[in-house]
Amino acid sequence: MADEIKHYATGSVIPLGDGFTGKSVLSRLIVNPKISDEELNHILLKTKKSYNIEIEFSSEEIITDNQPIITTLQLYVFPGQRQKIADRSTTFDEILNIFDCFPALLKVSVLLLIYDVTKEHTLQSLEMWLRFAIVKDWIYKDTLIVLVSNKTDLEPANDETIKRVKETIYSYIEDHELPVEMNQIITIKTSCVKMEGIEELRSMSLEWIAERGIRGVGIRDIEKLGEKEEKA
Ligand SMILES: Nc1nc2c(ncn2[C@@H]2O[C@H](COP(=O)(O)OP(=O)(O)OP(=O)(O)O)[C@@H](O)[C@H]2O)c(=O)[nH]1
Ligand SMILES: [Mg+2]
Repeated sequence: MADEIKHYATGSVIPLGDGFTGKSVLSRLIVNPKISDEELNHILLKTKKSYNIEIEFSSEEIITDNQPIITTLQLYVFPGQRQKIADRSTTFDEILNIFDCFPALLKVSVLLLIYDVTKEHTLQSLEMWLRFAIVKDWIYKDTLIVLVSNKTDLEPANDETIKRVKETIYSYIEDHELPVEMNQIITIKTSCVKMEGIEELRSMSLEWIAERGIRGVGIRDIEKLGEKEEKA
């Protein structure tokens, strides 16, 4: 009987940022970056303001230390809206309260802090979003923190600002004595319209999770699988 040992790694990716910064669109593109212009336009135009949790999954085989690892990104996307705007609209806090018990939310592998380069206030809010992740205990020794400057097709991202924000994030991490090194905080410029930075964000997240995500081993019995296929 021939067995094949398969190695798996999985990790949760949480995008945080104000409403309209592009969390939902970016997430949909990260799990599916090879799309046609038509599909991209559909996603850009039809993605509506989120009032619920959105879950996206994607797997790919990543070679780490000469070993293939089937790596899965699990994206949990929340609404950016924190204030109630209508009786029937749900907020970030209300949705999160429902899903707070999710094991995937106990430790987050990749935290995306997203702002819109054309809206200064969305950059200012990142402090609040980071504090939120710290209070929730989401950041641990295997968390990669990514500062995402989105919508760079509309305006270029300011490198000085990015550098300053990265240092601020690190000072927060230090103040809270979290076991995260400076090299675990990275920055990336993205444009969903031009599909820039998306593949990079995807491969960065996949490689991180392949190395530092939750590992598992599965055994596949090739002969038995073969027999089943013959019978079918
Ligand atoms: N020009 C431009 N528009 C973008 C980009 N990314 C997203 N958008 C647009 O920005 C709007 C908001 O995107 P969403 O993904 O819905 O934003 P969100 O952060 O999920 O918003 P909430 O669900 O309200 O929290 C949509 O109209 C998108 O098409 C980008 O890189 N460039
Ligand atoms: Mg959304």
